[in-house]
Amino acid sequence: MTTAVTARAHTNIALVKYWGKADATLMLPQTSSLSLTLDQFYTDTTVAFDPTLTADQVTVNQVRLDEHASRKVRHVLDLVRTQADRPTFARVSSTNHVPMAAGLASSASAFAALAGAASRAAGLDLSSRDLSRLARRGSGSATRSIFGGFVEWHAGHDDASSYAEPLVESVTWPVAMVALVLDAHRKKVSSRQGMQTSVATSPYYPAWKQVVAHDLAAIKPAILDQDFTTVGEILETNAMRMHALTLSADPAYSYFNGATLQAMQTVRDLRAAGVACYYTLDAGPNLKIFCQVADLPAITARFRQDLGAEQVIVAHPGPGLSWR
Ligand code: 2P0
Repeated sequence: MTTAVTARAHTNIALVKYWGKADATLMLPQTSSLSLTLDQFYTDTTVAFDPTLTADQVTVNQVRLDEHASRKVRHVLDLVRTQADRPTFARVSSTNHVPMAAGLASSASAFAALAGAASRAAGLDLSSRDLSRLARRGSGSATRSIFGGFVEWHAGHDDASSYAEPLVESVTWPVAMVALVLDAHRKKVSSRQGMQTSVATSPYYPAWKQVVAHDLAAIKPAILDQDFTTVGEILETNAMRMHALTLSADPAYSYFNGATLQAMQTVRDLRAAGVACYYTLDAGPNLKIFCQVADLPAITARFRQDLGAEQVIVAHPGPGLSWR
């Protein structure tokens, strides 16, 4: 069978972060996490299993990946082949509409789209939960990108129990996330390597697990109540406490640069001037600012003046996985 299947998945930004694995083979996290899927950043992936191929062929943004660069993709394809009992190699072509490796989580949308396209191309008809489990094997944050809106990834304790589930899939709450592109270069410490160092060496790791448990319990009712201030305060402190795991690791590392610190100060200045907004950031220097739609003009005007119009991208809550 050589039917090509194309799937689209959107990135997500974690409001309560995942930072550490409990099992690197099964990709089980140390803690649960919660994210918002974004409409502006997404990946389209086409997969076709082709009996004439003698190896998997993986192309990302029109560039053919070598064996090393394609290993995570081939790992997910192997899992699909095992589930479908189909030994055929595949052609994979992926286009990222995301600034890659700058902490805008291109791996989340990429592996969610791959799970959707590869499973259907192999003739599997997986539930959303099983797609989420499959995406997890490619990249942890991809577990959540199967769903739209506010999504929780339950850490679980084995392959079957570690999956994501939507908290609010169709978001009517008028909130937005303003992404500031402060540096679009590839990060120096990968998430995978960074979180491994933090789990192994940060003396604050046990405290982080308590922080996550507390923040998850508090943020879920606040999201359901559309309590903007509570959600904003939790996501900002949670992000800073995650980044404390980088600074407290041995060797220490950091994803912040000078522009990151300046932009954080600008968010605090905006708040002091009465514009409600809160920042978060992932494994890169780029801030994402959580705000209410009504405040977008004030926030974007301020950052476009500081950074230039193209460095300020407005995203809204986005949809889950779809097939084209
Ligand atoms: C998250 N991040 O919850 C956290 C917050 C970045 C900071 O998940 O090793 O690409 O593939 O599971 O998912 C980024 O790490 O790492 C990430 P792997 P992933 O979104």
